[in-house]
Amino acid sequence: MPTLYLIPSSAAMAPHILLREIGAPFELVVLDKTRGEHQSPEYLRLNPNGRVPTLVDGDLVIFESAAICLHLVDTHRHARLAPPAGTPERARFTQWLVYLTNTVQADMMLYFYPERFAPAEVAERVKAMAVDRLMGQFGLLDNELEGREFLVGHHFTAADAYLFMVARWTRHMPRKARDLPHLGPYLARIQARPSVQAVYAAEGCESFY
Ligand SMILES: N[C@@H](CCC(=O)N[C@@H](CS)C(=O)NCC(=O)O)C(=O)O
Repeated sequence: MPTLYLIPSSAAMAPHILLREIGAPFELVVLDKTRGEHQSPEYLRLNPNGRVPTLVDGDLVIFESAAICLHLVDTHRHARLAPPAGTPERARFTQWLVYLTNTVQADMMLYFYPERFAPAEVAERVKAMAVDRLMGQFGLLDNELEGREFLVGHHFTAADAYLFMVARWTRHMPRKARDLPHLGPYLARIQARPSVQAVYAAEGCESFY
């Protein structure tokens, strides 16, 4: 049975949503960030980055949220969490998943960990610049969602789980992804999915709205 290591409300949310969508048995290990459990020697043996998520699936130990999502897509094809390989829709799916992890999620780090990038006295400026950059990115995603129920194709995919996860992180920012005209109703629809409600209950998360 796969085991997902997580900190609530973190980058583990997308793979956690996928595990709930798949519906097969899995285990959760919730790490207490305030107690530094993500830096314990036992956890660092699984993920030397000291970050979440990590998935243990048999002999496989894998980190990076998007990589875990793709592993779940590939090992549970019946769940149709991505368009079929080799199709134009699959290429579009990969484009957005990479954009979400490599561009949007990377800039989220500037907002949540400004002290890792710049001296403390300019932290607020770094955060403000991060919000500007992120809102440009969410604007692009908002345009893409015009007239669409899902980010790619006609079914829920891992790209929707990922977009929901990163968009939710804007909920305490001065400008929020949910205030954009197409993203707002889209995020409400994704949040209403039973899989997301089960994730909220298991992680003890506050609602996006
Ligand atoms: N690119 C990584 C980022 C993981 C990451 O930064 N996770 C955060 C939580 S959202 C974390 O573990 N932070 C703990 C820390 O940096 O000390 C992924 O997507 O898995």
